[in-house]
Amino acid sequence: MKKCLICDGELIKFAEFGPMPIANGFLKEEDFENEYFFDLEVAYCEKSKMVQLINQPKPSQMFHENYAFFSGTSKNMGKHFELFADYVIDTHLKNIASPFVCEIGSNDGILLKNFKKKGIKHLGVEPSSNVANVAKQAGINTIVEFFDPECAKKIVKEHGEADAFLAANVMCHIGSIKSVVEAIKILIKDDGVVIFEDPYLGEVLKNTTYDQIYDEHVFLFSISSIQFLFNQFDMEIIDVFPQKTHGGSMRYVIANKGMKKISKKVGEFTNIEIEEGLTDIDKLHNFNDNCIRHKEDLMSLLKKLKSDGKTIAGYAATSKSTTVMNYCGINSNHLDCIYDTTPLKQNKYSPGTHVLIKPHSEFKNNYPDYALLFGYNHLNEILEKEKDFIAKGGKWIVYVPKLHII
Ligand code: DWN
Ligand code: SAH
Repeated sequence: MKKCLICDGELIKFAEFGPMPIANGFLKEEDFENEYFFDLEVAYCEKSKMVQLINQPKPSQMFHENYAFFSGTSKNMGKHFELFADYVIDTHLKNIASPFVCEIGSNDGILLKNFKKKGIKHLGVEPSSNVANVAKQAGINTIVEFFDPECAKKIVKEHGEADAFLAANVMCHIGSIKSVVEAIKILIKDDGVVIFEDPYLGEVLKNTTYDQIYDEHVFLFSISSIQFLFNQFDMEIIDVFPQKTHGGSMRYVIANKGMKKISKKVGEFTNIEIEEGLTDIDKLHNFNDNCIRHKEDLMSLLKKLKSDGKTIAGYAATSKSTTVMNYCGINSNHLDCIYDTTPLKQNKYSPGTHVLIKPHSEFKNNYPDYALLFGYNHLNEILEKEKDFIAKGGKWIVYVPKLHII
């Protein structure tokens, strides 16, 4: 049995989702035969409190020159990252003469563009060259690399130490996270800050959003597990901010021990985690039972609709949909196609389940009776954009936080 990625402790397996392909591995018909699968199994370490995958594909299998997720596909996320930048600038950079911020997993520059706009020195570290190129073309300083201690040394040599290290939906992707924290120690000034956000374990358990579990998401963080990780490197959480994004996330603000005042929210939210059983294996076994029930409910609805002769299409070929479709067994017997706005995914097939992805522009000419909303985290944005679908009698199937129809 593999050991905990944080502390080498024993892992307790609490959920299995079966064979899974690469979540963003949208593919052509000729590639079906050689499609890669791994066992998606999730475990907990009682010592580090970290929820983690037992197996993760290699980083180069997931992040490369054809990475299919472009951050700029959501308008609301653009607004979120504008506010994120304002928070960093107003709270952490305001007394610094010429600050330098470094972001990893900067993707197409959705966050850094707000620093560039204000003339703030910035650097993105992004290993997927296609998305990095979008940022570069917009004049956002970006290097195409995986962030690690060697990369951090190079940045310090060329640009100096950073005042703020930023990451959104990236830290939970990196199995070698201890080397990332080592690299952060090299990169930031002694009084620098580390600010990152990721999907939050508490929300995943509360809403049974097991679709946040896929190859890229090797960890599901809590305040307790992040505190354990950073304490190992003489760092501590100084503030936390719950976020609504991605179905419920947490922003962590971290500094070297003793350098900054600690908000009382850190202790308060940690106590809530303990009271709610987030650090308790029973809660995780219970989550697994909820996942099984979720799958049964969703599948019986889809089968009933099909037997009533209804047409159903998927909406938004998210990474998360790969877990839902492969775990539940949703395929072209249930969905005619999936509509999505990303050109790189269109006219390819969904990983593992091989449902055709069609351009979003074709949705309005072919409204199905029901649309299965894989992008529920963008619910408001999508309902607003697709008012006409409901007006013409279409219905949304939404499975978070509970299965319901709009
Ligand atoms: O953590 C991650 C988050 C930040 O983004 C990554 N590992 C991968 C990715 O996850 P995701 O694919 O589940 O992200 P989203 O933002 O829930 O979904 C993006 C997909 O949804 C894109 O293919 C575009 C599509 N979409 C659409 O077709 N119509 C999105 C919106 C907002 C829309 O209106
Ligand atoms: N921050 C963006 C993108 C999140 S997707 C947002 O929130 O929308 C995760 C991104 O992290 C991908 O663009 C991926 O290429 C990048 N990534 C994965 N491993 C990384 C690593 N070791 N160092 C830096 N970036 C990494």
